[in-house]
Amino acid sequence: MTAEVAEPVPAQTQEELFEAVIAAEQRIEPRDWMPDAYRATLIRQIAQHAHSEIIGMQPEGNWLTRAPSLRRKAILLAKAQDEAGHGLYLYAAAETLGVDRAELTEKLISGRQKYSSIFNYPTLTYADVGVIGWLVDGAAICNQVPLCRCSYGPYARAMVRICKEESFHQRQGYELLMTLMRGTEAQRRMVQDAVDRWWWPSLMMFGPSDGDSPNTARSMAWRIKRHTNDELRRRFVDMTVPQAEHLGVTLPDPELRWNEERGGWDFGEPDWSELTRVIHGQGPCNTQRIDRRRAAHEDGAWVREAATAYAAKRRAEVGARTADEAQNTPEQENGK
Ligand code: FAQ
Repeated sequence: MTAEVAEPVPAQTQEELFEAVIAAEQRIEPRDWMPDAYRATLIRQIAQHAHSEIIGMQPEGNWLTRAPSLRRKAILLAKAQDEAGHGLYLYAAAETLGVDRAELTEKLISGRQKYSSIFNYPTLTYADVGVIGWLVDGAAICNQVPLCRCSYGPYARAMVRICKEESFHQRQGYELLMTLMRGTEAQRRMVQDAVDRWWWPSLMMFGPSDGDSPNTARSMAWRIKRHTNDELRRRFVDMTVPQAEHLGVTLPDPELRWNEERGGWDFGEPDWSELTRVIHGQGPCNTQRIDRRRAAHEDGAWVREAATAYAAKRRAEVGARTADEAQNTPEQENGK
């Protein structure tokens, strides 16, 4: 029997196969064919997500040396370390799509790639650390749990692990706020002030409203996103209002009211012009965040150089050993 030569799969069939995998709720893996636009969308979203985790350490880092107790300092350090880890999983997931982490970092520090708007706001008091855990991690969880079912395997798997850790982060924030709320009148005012400043920016984390979201329809059809920005924002408000009541804080939205018919909370419209400004570099801390990231990248150049030199040395050693072994093998065999 003559061996059959495999025919190259025509592009049409590859696309059909890709669509069939998506429709069957299976995963696309790095080795699989995928449309260029699917790859580009994933690189954009995963890179933005990774950058957010890395830049997201800065607002909290502001309080590391001023945490009010050793316990709070240890908790905050652990949280920031988790975030660095999340950034690294996500850069690794992006690399499976054929981009290089160094290239993504370069795009971040030159302003060609985005990171979440939320990290461009300042952390003025220690209550902000609690509110970031409660609201920012809470919003991140709402947005990211559905991403565990994203159609791209490496991203979905990274999200499973990240979500587990985010849920700890949210609880530590809520616990910190509960402690402050049981404290003095000044501490309660500090919490309310932090909630007033972070509430609307947290709602903006979900992105523009559906009518102004150019990417949602395509990303949902590809099952990268599972819900629209507005759906997730509503889910977050429904989850958060009872937590605010339990905490004893007021959410700064006069239009917030229970909608009996819908079985959810109605709420006011975020200031979309503020989101646009912050996304385009004009938030309160954009310049500071990128300058800090750029300086850290430059300060770390010697670590990258040392790691590269070490890897080259190891490769040379392994190469020399392999050559030696290849030379010695026949003699050893003869000696047996
Ligand atoms: N900030 O068409 P859409 C965290 C951009 S991680 C900045 O709706 P899409 C952990 C968007 O990229 C937080 N840019 O876009 C933590 C698009 O850009 P283009 C990050 C935004 O992708 C906690 C354009 O606007 N999480 O918090 C924002 O379908 C505590 C049009 O928007 C993720 O990245 C924004 N808020 O939906 C760490 C989750 N919103 O096309 C430390 C993954 C939109 O001009 C402490 N990402 N843009 O390049 C996603 O789920 C989606 O990408 C969305 C945006 C929902 C963010």
